[in-house]
Amino acid sequence: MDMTLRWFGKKFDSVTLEQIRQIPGVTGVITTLYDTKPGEVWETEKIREIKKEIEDAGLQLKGIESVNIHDSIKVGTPDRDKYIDNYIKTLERLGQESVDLVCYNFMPVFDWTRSDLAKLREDGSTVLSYDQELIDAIDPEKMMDSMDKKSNGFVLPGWEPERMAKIKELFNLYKDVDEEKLFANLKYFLERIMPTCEKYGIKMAIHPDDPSWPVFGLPRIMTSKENLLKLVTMVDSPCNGVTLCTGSLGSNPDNDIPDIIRSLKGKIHFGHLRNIRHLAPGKFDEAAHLSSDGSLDMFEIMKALYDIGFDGVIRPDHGRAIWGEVAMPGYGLYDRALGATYLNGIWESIKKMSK
Ligand code: DNO
Repeated sequence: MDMTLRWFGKKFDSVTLEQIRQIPGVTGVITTLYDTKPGEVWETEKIREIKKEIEDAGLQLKGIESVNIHDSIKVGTPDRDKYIDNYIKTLERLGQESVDLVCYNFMPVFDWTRSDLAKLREDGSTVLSYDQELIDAIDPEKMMDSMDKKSNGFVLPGWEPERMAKIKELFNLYKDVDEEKLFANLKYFLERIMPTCEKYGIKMAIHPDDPSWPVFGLPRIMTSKENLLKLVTMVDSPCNGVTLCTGSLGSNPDNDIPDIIRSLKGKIHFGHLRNIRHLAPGKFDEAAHLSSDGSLDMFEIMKALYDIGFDGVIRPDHGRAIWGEVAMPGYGLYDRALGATYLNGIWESIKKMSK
């Protein structure tokens, strides 16, 4: 198991590579080219540059999160092949630079969604939280304003202003897309890119939808064990797999995460590990990684990963904002470093107890 941290690049992150390097057990980072837009072909020069920057700091580039998918591909408009060709070109260039892990999502219009980016907890820290009632009261076209309010001035991944400026257009584009169509478009995309992924050994890891139910009437498909299994079987390739995001899947208490992990043996290419607190149906707060701080049993989750022989890349996911740190919501240094250390501790114990 390879412990990493997500890093948003020098221009956008308050956390430095030097700080990340000092977290025990963290050997690499997950990042992306934040200056590119979905649909563009990435330049080899830029891939080399970021890789070198990371290596010069004593770390490794362990994967890309994300190479985002152009809406034409998700919607299945006639120009989708042009954008898939561009995606393939980007994958080739990443493969040529030995990048072998790509995280992506297939969520329409919005990536992850929250009703509050800084909810105050009893311990004085703040966390991201979700309340369906509050979301229902928001006009989706004004969602950006509400996400912006507590973002500490950071551009949130998936909430890029230039994308949100076209929100009306986006909703219109997806008006005839239902779950079935979205699945069919995902299959079409995967079938076209898999030969390239297999040639370069690039593992594609789809991110579950967050939260794991439809938001603003938009279809969401990566939400359950059944649908994740459908994804891995509908395109049969060792490169077609998932990002096991415990917080996203865990937003629905019906999702039994250790069971999902066991059913996806060999198909989990990447792990996002975090805990959440279920408050009521459709209502949850994010939490510290520690099992007793939330509703998920992080030991059982790590144990299931260990039992299926998982040896891929993981990262602690969103943390609380603690100790006065001002950072991108969910992505400060302190609580994620605590999370990485805690998860590494669980892993070490399981390993030793299993001998
Ligand atoms: C949020 C992240 C997501 C994730 C994408 C993957 O914090 O988990 O934005 O990176 O959905 O494409």
